Amino acid sequence: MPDTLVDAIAGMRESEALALTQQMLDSGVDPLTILDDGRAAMEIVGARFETGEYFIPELILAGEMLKQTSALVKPRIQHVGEVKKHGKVVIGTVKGDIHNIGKDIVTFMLDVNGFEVYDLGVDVPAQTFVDKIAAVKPDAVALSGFLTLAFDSMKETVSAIKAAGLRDGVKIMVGGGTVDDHVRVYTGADAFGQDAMVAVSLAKQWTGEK
Ligand code: B12
Repeated sequence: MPDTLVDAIAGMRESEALALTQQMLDSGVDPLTILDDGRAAMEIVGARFETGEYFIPELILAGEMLKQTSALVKPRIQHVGEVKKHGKVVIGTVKGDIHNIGKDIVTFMLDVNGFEVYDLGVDVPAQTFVDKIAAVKPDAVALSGFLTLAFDSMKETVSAIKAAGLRDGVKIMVGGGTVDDHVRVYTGADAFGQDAMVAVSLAKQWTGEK
């Protein structure tokens, strides 16, 4: 038996991971801690992939496990209580990148915290962001990406928003995987966030009390 959820996910023990998640929820563990554990496990999976211990099937299984554990956790977060509408956010994983687990967690957390979220999905071209921004006039745009190549797509997206004359009307945040302040500067975004709660607090900060 694994000691922790991190061990179970990183060790590819799917049924144990789900059982442990349920056990943690039943014993009152903070749902956000469980989401954090999932992310920590993914870092171990990623490191094992890099060293050749794991291959694509393990990445896929790890992704599936995280989706399933998130699905168990999400209803517990929804019970947080009444939230008022703060504003609109357009979100998507940028062109060339199909990693969506983190983006989906951010989408979910923005949603339960009272934002109207327009999720454009994965591998989203810059023009699709531009079109959506022009159509719904969001307060904020959230660009997600895990691959190193996503940084260029984020930069292109920010430039396209600027070229379309929409940059002054929106705040832009970037996040996912190794995104940090260097990436923020490189892409021309206003801020970066290392987790979903940072995305929520940035969005709240940018929209004020609406
Ligand atoms: C699962 C996984 C996959 C799954 C994805 C399934 C899915 N539906 O998303 C699959 C199998 C499809 C996959 C494919 C590939 N993958 Co992959 N994958 C991973 C893995 C193991 C976990 C990623 C993950 O979901 N993490 C958990 C989530 C919750 O974390 P997160 O995304 O960072 O999100 C959190 C925060 O960052 C933040 N956040 C996220 N978005 C945003 C946005 C904003 C605005 C803000 C503020 C915050 C924010 O909030 C989230 C919650 O707290 C990572 C390894 C790792 N280190 O994690 C490799 C990893 C990302 N993959 C990698 C690679 C190389 C690939 C492939 C190229 C492999 C291949 N040869 O085909 C393909 C690329 C496909 C493509 N074009 O995108 C590399 C990337 C290397 C690089 N630097 O470019 C990694 C790092 C593995 C490694 N160490 O080599 N992968």
